[in-house]
Amino acid sequence: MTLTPSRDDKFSFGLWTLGWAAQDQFGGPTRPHLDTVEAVEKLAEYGAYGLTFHDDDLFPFGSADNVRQGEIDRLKQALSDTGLIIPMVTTNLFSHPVFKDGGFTSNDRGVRRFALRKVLRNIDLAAELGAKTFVMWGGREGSEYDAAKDIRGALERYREAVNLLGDYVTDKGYDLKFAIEPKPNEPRGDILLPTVGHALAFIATLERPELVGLNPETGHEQMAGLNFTHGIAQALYSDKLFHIDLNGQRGVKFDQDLVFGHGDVQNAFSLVDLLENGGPNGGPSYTGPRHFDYKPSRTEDINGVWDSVQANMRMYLLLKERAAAFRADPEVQEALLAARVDEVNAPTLNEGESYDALLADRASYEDFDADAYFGGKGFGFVRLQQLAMEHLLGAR
Ligand code: GLT
Ligand code: MN
Ligand code: MN
Repeated sequence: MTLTPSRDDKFSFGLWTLGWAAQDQFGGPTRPHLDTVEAVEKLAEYGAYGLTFHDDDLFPFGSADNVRQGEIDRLKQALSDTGLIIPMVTTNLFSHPVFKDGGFTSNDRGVRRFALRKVLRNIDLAAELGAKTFVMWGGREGSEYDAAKDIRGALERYREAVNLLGDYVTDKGYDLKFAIEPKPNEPRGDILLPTVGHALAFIATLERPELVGLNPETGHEQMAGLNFTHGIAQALYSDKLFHIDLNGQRGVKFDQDLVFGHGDVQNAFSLVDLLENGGPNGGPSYTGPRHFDYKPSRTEDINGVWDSVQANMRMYLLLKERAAAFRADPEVQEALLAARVDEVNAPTLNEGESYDALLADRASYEDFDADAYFGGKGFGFVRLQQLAMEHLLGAR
């Protein structure tokens, strides 16, 4: 297996990731502005296949039409020169002060209407550039104070907005689907649709649920203390993994946006194993972009930025190689069998069995000796996990 990224790996990066000038809450930028064309050229050179962006990453908020068009034209030229594509586009509804109480769910109706117009305009651009996914991260949709936000009203406004956008892409005939990105907090004290589970429940209430899926981010679930691999598995189970944001996070704290695998590496390993080997017959369970949404640390200069770009892709490929070795190891296959990992896929009832038949089955209850059932035997999960870790560490 090669560790050199190629277009077939479908690696993509946000313009706001490598382009981050590294300003944070406590200090100004440590790096100069990165030009879009340079970003495209370097990404292509390093083997990525896609660039993603917010409207405001490409042209400043409030740009005159000719400035906006000039930046779009420069991007198009760079794409045609390099072969890079735009798999996903998203809208910035969080930076400008007007969005201080959110976009779709601001208490202020005028802001909500402005937010919808900003998104509609950006959807046209996404369709023009051939993007297939439109991400919606509602970082400002939320509150700090319970008294200040009617959550049911805000969810209803969120729903109204997404329903309208679904009507728009349908009427326009755009081949574009939406992916909601959950996050528990930051920048708001509490953000609406904080986890994969909340977002799945919300999607089920929409008028066109088939148009809307998820863009879960590694660190965002982990900020809530949740297992990202579990969240992705449930998104896949619900047919809602439309896109994915890969990065690194170490525990329940502020959003670190580290390089993929530089946080919880064992969870990154199980994630890549799921994405690459968790599909039918052991193939990929997800075929969309492997999108990195990270921030090159503030300590880094431009060389460090390119090191971190390459590090994300290399970590993914290393984990993919390690996961393949794990799956191919006969001892692992034997340990999986011993741990009966596959048995959970067998239906609990026999085919056609009703609750009457279950109630009549004495072996399942009356004669079931719970105390003696396992005869003191364990499942062997620790041995299996140790084998996984040895493969992860390259010890096998
Ligand atoms: C922002 C956020 C990311 C989202 C981006 C999409 S913007 O940087 O932290 O997680 O994916 O809006
Ligand atoms: Mn993040
Ligand atoms: Mn993200």
